[in-house]
Amino acid sequence: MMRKPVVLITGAGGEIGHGLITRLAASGRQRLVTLDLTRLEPEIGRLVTREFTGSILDQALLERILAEFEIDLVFHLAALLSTRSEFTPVMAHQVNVEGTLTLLEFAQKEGESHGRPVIFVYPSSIAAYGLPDAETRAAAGRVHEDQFTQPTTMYGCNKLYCELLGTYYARHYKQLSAAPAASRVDFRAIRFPGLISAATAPSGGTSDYAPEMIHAAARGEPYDCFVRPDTRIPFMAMPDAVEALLKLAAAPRWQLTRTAYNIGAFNPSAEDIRAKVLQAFPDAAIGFEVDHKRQGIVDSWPEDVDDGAARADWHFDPSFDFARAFDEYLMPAIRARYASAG
Ligand code: AKB
Repeated sequence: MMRKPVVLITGAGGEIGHGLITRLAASGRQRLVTLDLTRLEPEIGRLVTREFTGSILDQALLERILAEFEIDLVFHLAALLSTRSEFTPVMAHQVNVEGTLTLLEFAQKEGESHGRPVIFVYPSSIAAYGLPDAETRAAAGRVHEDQFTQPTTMYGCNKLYCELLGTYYARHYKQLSAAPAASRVDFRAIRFPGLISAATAPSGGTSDYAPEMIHAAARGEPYDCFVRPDTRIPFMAMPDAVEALLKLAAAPRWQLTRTAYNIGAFNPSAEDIRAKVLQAFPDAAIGFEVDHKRQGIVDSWPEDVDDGAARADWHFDPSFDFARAFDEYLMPAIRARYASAG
């Protein structure tokens, strides 16, 4: 029986998955198969061709997917984020690294079976960087991809190592073995900044203070930001993150000069975000109560990133700056979301 060509999205129930499935379904050009530990929300589940529930570590489950579908493109989103990974580092390694290795091997076998490379798009992170101290961080400014790649969190180590794993599968797979095999994985990665979605609330990340602050204000709930007011890291509105994934996936291989790309859009301080939220919700009760462990994670990340390579190689060009992200995306959509929730 002919297998159906599809796009595979792992971790589909997460924040990026929610935006990516909605955007891909709207274009209607590709059939979507998803894999996550739990069922998708019904309004997202109805947009996909097939929804598998289970672990990316389940070989038998992956074999079932391989038997029924022909996969040309993988968006491997399944991961434990930075704060949660510090509480459960071994599980983080199992999910973030062993899960990615399992998927890369799956993509290699899929590419061998249908004779074409499988494009494997991987969401890395600014967590792949490790700035040693505040002075170095301030002096570094917009960090380039090849600078300060000494992460100090399990999540950051996972993300950086998986970039290297992907490069191995794309360029060096079994080249030094007794029986060299042709690589069938076309691996591409984006080092995402903090992402802010109007459609979903975050979980387990250390950049979550921005979306948490906004969603709490919209729900009329008090919120204590867990980083200092002067804390500054790069952020991006979720629609721009999704467009970047699609642009990188569609870019001709010959245009790409790197495996992992920085992208950025705006880098407000936590106080800048609070002030913007108060403009929209003047009665919002937003305080600061520093969580020094989480502050330490954010302080190891760059204040900003140099995304010149993404702009040059595959025409990355975000639509939302800080003001527009709030005024034209976040506030209208979040108001609507909580107004309809009643
Ligand atoms: C996190 O906070 O862990 C993620 C990230 C910046 O990769 N949102």
